[in-house]
This record gives sequence, C-alpha cells and structure tokens, in this order.
Amino acid sequence: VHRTAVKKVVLEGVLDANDALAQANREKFDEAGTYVINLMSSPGAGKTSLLEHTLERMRGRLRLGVLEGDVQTTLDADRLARFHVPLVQVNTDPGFGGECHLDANMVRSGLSELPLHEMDILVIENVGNLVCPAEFRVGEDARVMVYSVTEGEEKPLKYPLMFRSADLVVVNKVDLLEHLDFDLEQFLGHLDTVNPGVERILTSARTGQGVDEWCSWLERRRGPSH
Ligand SMILES: Nc1nc2c(ncn2[C@@H]2O[C@H](COP(=O)(O)OP(=O)(O)OP(=O)(O)O)[C@@H](O)[C@H]2O)c(=O)[nH]1
Ligand SMILES: [Mg+2]
Repeated sequence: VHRTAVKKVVLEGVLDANDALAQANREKFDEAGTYVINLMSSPGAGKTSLLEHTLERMRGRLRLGVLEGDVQTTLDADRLARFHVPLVQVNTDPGFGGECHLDANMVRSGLSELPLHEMDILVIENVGNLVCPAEFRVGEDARVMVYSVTEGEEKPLKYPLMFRSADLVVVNKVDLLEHLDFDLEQFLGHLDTVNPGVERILTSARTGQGVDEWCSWLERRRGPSH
C-alpha cells in the first residue's frame, strides 16, 4: 500500500509538469489557427493506413500536416512522404528514453520542424499503445482512437481510460469482419459502458469504407474559421 501511494504522488507530479507544457503547445496551436488531432491506438490498428487515405482525400481541401511518433525508425513518416505535406518524425528512443507515448515536451520538440501557420490541421500519430498515450495531454483539440476489430470485444472494459478519453472512435478493419467471430454489437455496448454515446465511425483502410465519413468529421470539427 505504501509503495503504491508513493508512486502515485510521483506520477501526479509528472502529469502536472506535462499539463503546463501541453498548455504552452495549445497556445501555439491557437495562435497559428491549427486544429490538432491526437491519433491513438494499440500497435497496428491502422493509424498510418488511415492517414494515407486521409492525406489523399484531403488534397486541395484542407492543408494537413503530420507529427509521427514512434519508439524507433522513420518507417511511418517514410510511408507518408509521397503526399508532400509538412511531416516530422519524433522518436522516443533514444531522445526520450524509449517512452511508450508522446508527451507534451516531445510534441513541442517536433513542432519546431513544422510550419504551423501553413496548416489547417495537424495530426499527431501517437506511439502504438493502448495505455500510456491516454495519460498525457499534448495540447490537442480532439482525441481520436483507432480500434481494430481484430482486438476483441472486451477491450473497452480492460483499457477504459483510452476509450473514455476519446472524442471519436474509429472502428477499423471492418473488411475482416466476415472472417472473424467478432461481435460488433457487443463491442459497441462495451464502448457505451465506458464512454456513453461517443461518436464512432466504421472504416476499412483496405477498401476505403468510411474514409469519406472520417474526412467529413475532420472538416466539421475544424470548422470554417478555427
Ligand atoms: N485488412 C485490413 N488491414 C488493415 C486495415 N488497416 C490497416 N491494415 C493493415 O494493418 C497493418 C498495420 O497498419 P498500420 O497503418 O501500420 O497501423 P498503425 O496503427 O499505424 O501501426 P503502429 O504505428 O505501428 O502502431 C498493416 O499491415 C496494414 O496494411 C484495414 O482496414 N483492413
Ligand atoms: Mg503507424
């Protein structure tokens, strides 16, 4: 019990420091008029695949930029380079000790590489992880969680913070539903248990299903004059 109490105090201190930096990021985004999405999921749910569709469809509609967060490699940024949008990769290892999430300070370090004033929307692709990213605000306007139907119906109950803190849940890989025992209604029921009525969009980054709806959501959220 004693050890738990000590750990909690330390974590609260870390989160307070993070919140102050998140607020500083927030002010930068507001000043530039950039709407910011924190895109989170477990590893491999389809964040980068969805971004590939998004950058393709949004060409000429809204000016997007991407901050890619990964423990290592520039593989995701390399996949997005062909869209020629402002793009920066932030690696949490070695620069930040291999953290399993982006925090406000790591995002701040990436912002110096991005022309915020030329961007209507910045998408921050967080490190693939269903726990840590939800604990750290980075100054975002909205949190979008990508969930893959291959992950199992019970995940909202087991990882409630991530599902509860999402403004939108993108339910991806629905093209695979016919091959799985996955019970979509049961999953949506669990989702409503932890985050009642949260917005949801069913997508497939394989077939493109739901991508238009997702892009419309983005445009609506950003609004005409952010
Ligand atoms: N069948 C199917 N496969 C998908 C879909 N979306 C993504 N994938 C595949 O899932 C794998 C992981 O996709 P990514 O887009 O790299 O996932 P991610 O969330 O960016 O992964 P990390 O950044 O490593 O956390 C790839 O092999 C994709 O081709 C989908 O809708 N349907
Ligand atoms: Mg990715």
